[in-house]
Amino acid sequence: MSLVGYDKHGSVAVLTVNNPPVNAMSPGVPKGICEGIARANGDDEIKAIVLIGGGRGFIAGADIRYFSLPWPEGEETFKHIIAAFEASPKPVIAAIHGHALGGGLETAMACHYRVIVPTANVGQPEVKLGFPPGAGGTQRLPRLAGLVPALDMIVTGNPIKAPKAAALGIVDQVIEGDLLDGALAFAKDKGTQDGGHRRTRDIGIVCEDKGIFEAKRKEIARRARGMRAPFACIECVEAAVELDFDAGVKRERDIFTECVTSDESKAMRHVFFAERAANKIPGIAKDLKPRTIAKAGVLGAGTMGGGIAMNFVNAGIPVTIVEQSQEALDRGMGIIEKNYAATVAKGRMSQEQMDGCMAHITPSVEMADLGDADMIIEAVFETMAVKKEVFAKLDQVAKPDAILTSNTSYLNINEIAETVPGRDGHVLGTHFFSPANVMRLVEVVRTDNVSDENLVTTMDIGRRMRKLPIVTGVCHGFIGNRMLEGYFGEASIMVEEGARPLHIDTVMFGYGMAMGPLAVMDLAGLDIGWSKRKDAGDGTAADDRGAYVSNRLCEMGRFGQKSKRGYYIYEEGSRKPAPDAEVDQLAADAAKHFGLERRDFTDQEILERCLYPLVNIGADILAEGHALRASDIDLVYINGYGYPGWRGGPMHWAGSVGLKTVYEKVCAYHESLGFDHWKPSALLKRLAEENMTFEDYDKENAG
Ligand code: 3H9
Repeated sequence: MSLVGYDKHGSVAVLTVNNPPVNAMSPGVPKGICEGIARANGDDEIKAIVLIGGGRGFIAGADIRYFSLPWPEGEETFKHIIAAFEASPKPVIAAIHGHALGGGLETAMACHYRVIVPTANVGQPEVKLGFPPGAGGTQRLPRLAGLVPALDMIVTGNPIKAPKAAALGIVDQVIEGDLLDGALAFAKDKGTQDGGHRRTRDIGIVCEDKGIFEAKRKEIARRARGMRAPFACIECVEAAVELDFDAGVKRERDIFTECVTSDESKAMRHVFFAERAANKIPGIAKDLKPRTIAKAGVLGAGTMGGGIAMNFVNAGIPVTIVEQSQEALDRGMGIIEKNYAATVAKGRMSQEQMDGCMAHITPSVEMADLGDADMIIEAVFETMAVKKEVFAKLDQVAKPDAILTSNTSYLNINEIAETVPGRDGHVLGTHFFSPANVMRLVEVVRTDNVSDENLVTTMDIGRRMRKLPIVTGVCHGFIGNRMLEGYFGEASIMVEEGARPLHIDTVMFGYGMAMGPLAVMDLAGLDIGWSKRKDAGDGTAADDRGAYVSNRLCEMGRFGQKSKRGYYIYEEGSRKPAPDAEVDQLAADAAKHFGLERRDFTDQEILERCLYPLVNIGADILAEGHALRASDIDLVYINGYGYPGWRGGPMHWAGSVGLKTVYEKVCAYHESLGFDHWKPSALLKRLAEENMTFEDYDKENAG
């Protein structure tokens, strides 16, 4: 069956793209469009042509899979479609619903006219895949929308809604009723007009201030640190001003070609498909419907509980939040209010919306008030004893079929589920990241007995909260924190061996991490690990390797940013870490204590020793089945731990280094250092020996 339908509606030919699910420009689609244009132009009865999408939207752009696959020899491409439109004596009208994204918008802009339904989106999201638009988007959008809005759309990649697209001149008419009817009427009208039809390429560009390009580079410098694509987008739009249309298109094409083959783009395309794959849980039927969650409950109104309650309300689910004392409850509600007020102040929410959200949060000091909740998340103090006590109490008050989740970051949720034996099919984990109302990641911890329906419902709730839920198995620290132990551990160990904290953090920041590991430890609070170490021992924290300096810092009351001193010193009102000679002395003491020879570190060794444990532990987690796929691990790190998305996550990145190289280094470090996190993973060994990547492994497992 042709991917592009051809129908005659009186004097108008309608070309319908039928390439579900999103009408990407896969092989066959450009060919079908070109054939349709030729056929319509060869038919004297036809006066105008409408291009429309079947199904959910117009066209979602190029078929992203084909940036890693050979395009079939001789198949038509965007170039051919655009040439066919521009050469067509009969007007071509794009009729847009759903989405016109990337090459979809480029196709529409190469038509003579565009009509749209009010709910549709248009955008050039290519930058999110690591390259600029490559089918003339950077040359046509500024001609239609004006330079500044076009630059903004192309550099951010964010789509805009139809009314804004109409106001900017990207589309010619908003159709309120049936799109096809409206498009046919529009086309009939244009078909009767004499003379040629306007081509976007012939519109002039007005540039009042060439400084906008430099200003844009400065504006994005921080956000786009380490990336090429956003700057490539600016270069392309700049070419639209500097060059004539054809030369601009060629310049765009050259830059696009350079970017599309880059590691950055490969990584970002990996992330795109990883996010789609994360929704799928092998063994669970695709059509298993989530349960209805009409009311929710949150236990604990601390920072996490408050953030989680906000997430429920933001998803349109009223929530009751319960605390032990009125004072703690008031404090928690105050923080929620302050958070919403900050969003209002930034113009991202209206006062009415804020009032509506606050009205949907019911504060209470009575656990019994959770009795009508369909889902309850506990976010109380992180010890097994407290969690078990809380679950036993929930058992008394919760509806029999309520989903009960624990927001633990480490604990064994199977053990928690055992405290409510009749309900264990309803118990699982939801590990949110702080601040819970902001951070996108939520690890959904699948307990042994949780039902598929409750798991699917929890994943669905996560998505409705606009989060990225990732399934993880029950193991200490789940995916993210389990791997983090190797990362933090190795950073602290290197300090004892002579690496300066600032050197380690500078290397990791340079790699693209949001912050270096020691600065993160200072931010999170050194006392957290210290108290865990004290709890694990006889009340004193053991001076294991990697813990010595941190233990001494905590004994001195240096808990990190909150006490203005930790691995670094922080001046009043500043978050900028300044190195401290006292820490160097503690590190020297540690070396003496452990009998280590202090030495200088290369940037490369710092990088390997921080990142290879992530890969090694990640491989174990994968082999044990505690992560469904390597790409899930990548998403956890990108969305919960400040790992740069443009590097694709630690498992993808390891593939770009070569798993053989990574494995050999892991073995060498294990030999010289011996720590558990260096114990070579059997899976890593196998993949290295078979010259595979983790993506190959995911494909192998997906069958
Ligand atoms: C481009 O156009 C370059 C140009 O400048 C020209 C250069 C020469 N290709 O997201 P969903 C799949 S670059 C292939 O869950 P939704 C997706 O993997 C492109 N596949 O649906 C998933 O597959 P599966 C610029 C694609 O309703 C299924 O469709 N365009 C593509 O939540 C459903 O996807 C973009 O970046 C694609 N282009 O959201 C737009 N798009 O079911 C990318 C989707 O096997 N797409 N798939 O997992 C999107 O943003 C969203 O998919 C969209 C629908 C908003 C369209």
